[in-house]
Amino acid sequence: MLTKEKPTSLSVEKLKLSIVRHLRTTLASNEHVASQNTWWQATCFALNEEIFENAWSTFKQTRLDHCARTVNYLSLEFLIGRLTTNNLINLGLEDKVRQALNELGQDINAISGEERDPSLGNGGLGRLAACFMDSLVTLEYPAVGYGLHYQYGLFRQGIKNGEQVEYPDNWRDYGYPFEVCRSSFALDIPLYGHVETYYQGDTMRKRWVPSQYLRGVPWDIPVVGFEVKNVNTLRLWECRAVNEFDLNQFNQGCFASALHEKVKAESVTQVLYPNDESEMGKELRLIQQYFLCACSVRDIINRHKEHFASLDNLCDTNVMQLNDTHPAIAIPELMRILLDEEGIEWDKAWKISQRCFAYTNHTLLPEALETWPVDLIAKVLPRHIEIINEINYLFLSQVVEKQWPGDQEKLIKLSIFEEGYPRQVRMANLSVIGSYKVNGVAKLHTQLVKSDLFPEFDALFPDRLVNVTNGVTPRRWLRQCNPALAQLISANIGPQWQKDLSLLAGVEKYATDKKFVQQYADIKLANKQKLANYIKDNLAIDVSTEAIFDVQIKRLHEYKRQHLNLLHILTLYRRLLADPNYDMHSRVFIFAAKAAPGYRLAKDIIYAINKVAAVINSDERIKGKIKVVFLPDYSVTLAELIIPAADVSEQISTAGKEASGTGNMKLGLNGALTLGTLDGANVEIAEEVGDEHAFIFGLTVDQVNALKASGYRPQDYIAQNDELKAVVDWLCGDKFTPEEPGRLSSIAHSLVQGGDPYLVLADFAAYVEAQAQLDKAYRNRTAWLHSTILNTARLGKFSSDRSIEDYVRDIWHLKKVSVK
Ligand code: GL4
Repeated sequence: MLTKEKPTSLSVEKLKLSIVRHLRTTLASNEHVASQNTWWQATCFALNEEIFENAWSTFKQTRLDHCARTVNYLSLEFLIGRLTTNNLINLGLEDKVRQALNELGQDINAISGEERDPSLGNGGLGRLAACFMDSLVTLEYPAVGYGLHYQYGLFRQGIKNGEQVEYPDNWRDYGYPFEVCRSSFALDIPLYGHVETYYQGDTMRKRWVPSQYLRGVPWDIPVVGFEVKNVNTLRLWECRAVNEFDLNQFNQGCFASALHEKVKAESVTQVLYPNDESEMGKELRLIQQYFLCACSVRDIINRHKEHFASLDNLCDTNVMQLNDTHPAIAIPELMRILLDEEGIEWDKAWKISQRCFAYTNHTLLPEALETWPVDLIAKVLPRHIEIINEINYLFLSQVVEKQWPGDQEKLIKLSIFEEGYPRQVRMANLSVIGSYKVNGVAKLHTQLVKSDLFPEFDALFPDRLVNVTNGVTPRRWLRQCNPALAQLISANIGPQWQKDLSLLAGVEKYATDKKFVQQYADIKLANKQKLANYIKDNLAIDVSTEAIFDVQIKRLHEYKRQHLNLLHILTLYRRLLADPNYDMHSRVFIFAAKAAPGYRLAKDIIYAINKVAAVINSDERIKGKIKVVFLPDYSVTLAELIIPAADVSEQISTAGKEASGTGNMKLGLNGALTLGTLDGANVEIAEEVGDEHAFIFGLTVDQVNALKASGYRPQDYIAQNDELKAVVDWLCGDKFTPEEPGRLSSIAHSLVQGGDPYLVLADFAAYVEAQAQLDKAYRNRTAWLHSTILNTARLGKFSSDRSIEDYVRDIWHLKKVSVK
């Protein structure tokens, strides 16, 4: 038994009755004719009976506990993944529901497979938000996640002739059983218009006269705690038109223009922008950001005002965590409400506001640091641009000028405004100035935030910048995705690790226990077989579980260097062609990655992987020693299949570029050995697990900087390395694209003429050497298994429960609210 049963009134008998009742009365079907999808919905509705009750109890209990401080996690992305199994596990009802469905002639796995993966995020940043929601509720902290109810999530990826093609992801098509529309909390949100000055007695005041409104309709998704009664809420705002449509126009036959306002309003939450680590600068995106912030801030204030007459103590009841700068416009929005609606004077309003916000920085990449044209903000949010101006004026004149009198350079650098054509608002500066805490997401990243990104802010506000290393929820990323391993661990050290991952240390002593090691190995093998079957079924590629499963799964981005991996594959292929007896253990290179639709080179890399795969996989001369597999449509669900099957975790970003990474943690926990650079959380992973149980290679941050400063010349690396030269040449020829010679040359071009901005060539030799070490290490089966088990045992630090406790202690200062 893995999960303690919660006190629940749901017996197997009651569950059966409830499921059948929902089939009949909610879904207009019955147990004789229902489709699998209908069975799935009925099962969800049966669970909701328990879940919604507990959500109410949690909400009420939080109010009773003197409005315990609540963290409001503001994020444009929540990559929650499927919820059916997650909810079953967290409710402790997995076994009962399995049995109930079984007795009704249904299979629980098939049923939960009916759920579409809600992919309301791009990658790590959105998935982190989902892990944090799981940890917050499990640790019994009051929390609300605020996001957008996108009609279309991240595009579905298909591969056609090797190229990525994008399809819309209508994830809720005919409705989603775990969400409920809370129309009574709908809000109207102003936009555009102008600002008026008026007098109240002697005081001059301002008010925004908007020219348009949008309606925000909240959809609530319950977030179920593990082994606790608490259920928190993820509140996603859907945008609708305030006025339905113009019936007169419609009756006159002008169908399109009658619907114009409706279509325009609904477009605001129509689609998730498919870019990770890059800024879009589009008006619709700014409106999305403001719409989320305006709805959420208003909702938070409404909740507060049910118990308090004024907003003076808003920061006692609430903290708003900005998930990167995307929701930073919440700062001037709260200021506007305090100033213009509440009539609070500036200094006091600023104090209140500043104590309410904290900001997480998730990247140092310059192209991801958001800026908005001043003119655009002035048009869409005329009052906000005035407030931003005032914040900036007071900050520069009272803070910067005091610290560095007469230092023009500092003023230019720290100003919220970037001068130029057009003038821009720097959202990161606004976020740092408007928050009481700012955090980076891994030790190394936070150091770099302090030393490279915000050194002056760190000098001005020495306690503001702190580190909270990311984590992942062990419920989804071990218990749910790898049930056999979870079972084995629980059988040996008890099940408490699921709530306190540091207890995994107890596994360490089994790393030399023959029986345990064998069981651990059997589980890995079974997971590999499952993945191999999926590969066979979906791509018709045969892979052997004897081979090393070498996995790189993450967004496609130059800094993550999937092309470095590819160059190594080509190197091995060349060696095998030159010497059919070349000594290497067979290897399956597994990739999964989506590229932003407008990111040309990223798409070319996907194409290259697929073209190389086609040639290598069908080349009988190499006797199956290398297989290359690109699994389309990477998603949370696919990650849950790949991660438990991985032997090697590729974390090969250019040092200093990956803020943290979280896939590295998931793979390590599930027993894959990290092959990585000293970047992001890899540093801490290596620290925990020990260098001898990972393969660390490549330039460090300091070496990267030194090399760049001394004038990096990628050609030199090619000139010195014949193998490197040969594989780069391959990309320029017709070896892999006979029908279109030179089609892969954009990659070679970026590495040579393009200056190789991510130092792929500089790290190539070290990478190939590390791979050779790894190959050798894998062949010592005992030692490899030992390292693998130690990875599981020593990565307890990377639970998102630990991250959340760090946030609570250093930033949020929440108290637990236990639901009885
Ligand atoms: C990211 C970082 O790239 C990634 O390293 C980190 O793990 C994640 C969560 O903190 O945030 N930043 C952006 S932007 N997207 C990410 O995935």
